[in-house]
Amino acid sequence: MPDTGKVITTMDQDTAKLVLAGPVGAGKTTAIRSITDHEPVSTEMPLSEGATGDKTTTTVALDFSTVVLDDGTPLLVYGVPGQERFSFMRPILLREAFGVAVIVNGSDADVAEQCEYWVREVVASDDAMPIVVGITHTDLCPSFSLGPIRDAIRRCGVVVPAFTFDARDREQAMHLMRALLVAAQ
Ligand SMILES: Nc1nc2c(ncn2[C@@H]2O[C@H](COP(=O)(O)OP(=O)(O)OP(=O)(O)O)[C@@H](O)[C@H]2O)c(=O)[nH]1
Ligand SMILES: [Mg+2]
Repeated sequence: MPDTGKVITTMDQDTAKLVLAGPVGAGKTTAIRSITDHEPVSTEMPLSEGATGDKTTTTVALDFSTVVLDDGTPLLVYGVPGQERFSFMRPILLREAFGVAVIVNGSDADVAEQCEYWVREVVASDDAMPIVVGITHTDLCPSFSLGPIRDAIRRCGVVVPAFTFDARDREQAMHLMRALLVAAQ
């Protein structure tokens, strides 16, 4: 459902382009589906190694959708494939982004390393790029702590806000987008 019922019909040069990046299964496609005004453009293919839980597909090129915030701000939102073999899509999708949300899976044992890797990827594309980190799946990991994530971000030499959210929840995913817009201002 849309924030305001409005759908973007024109896209001018000034429309903010936000990008969701991060590893396989973090929840990029899910978050875009949660916030979207209409059916997103999606390039999902079956996971070659089989389903993991309710995740049966993976993004092979991009996700794309539009969102209009309550205050009328139109957004273009893109998702990057997490798989390394599609890494050639990253510079294409990161080009001229207004900001990047790095999404990681808080129930992965190596979530801090994943976070560091993806923040470094984004910083390497543009060292002034506004970034927020969103950590999903913490409902599956009661012992999750933000400390190692904050340390990982610090190792990248940037100041980036990090918070937990559930990509399946529209309000929480919208909160992530709003936080990214604030970081980008
Ligand atoms: N339990 C739980 N599941 C979540 C949460 N956020 C997302 N998911 C689930 O995790 C999976 C995420 O899958 P995708 O959205 O396809 O992941 P992706 O980041 O787009 O992955 P790739 O396109 O393969 O790079 C889905 O099955 C979601 O339902 C969360 O906070 N908690
Ligand atoms: Mg995806």
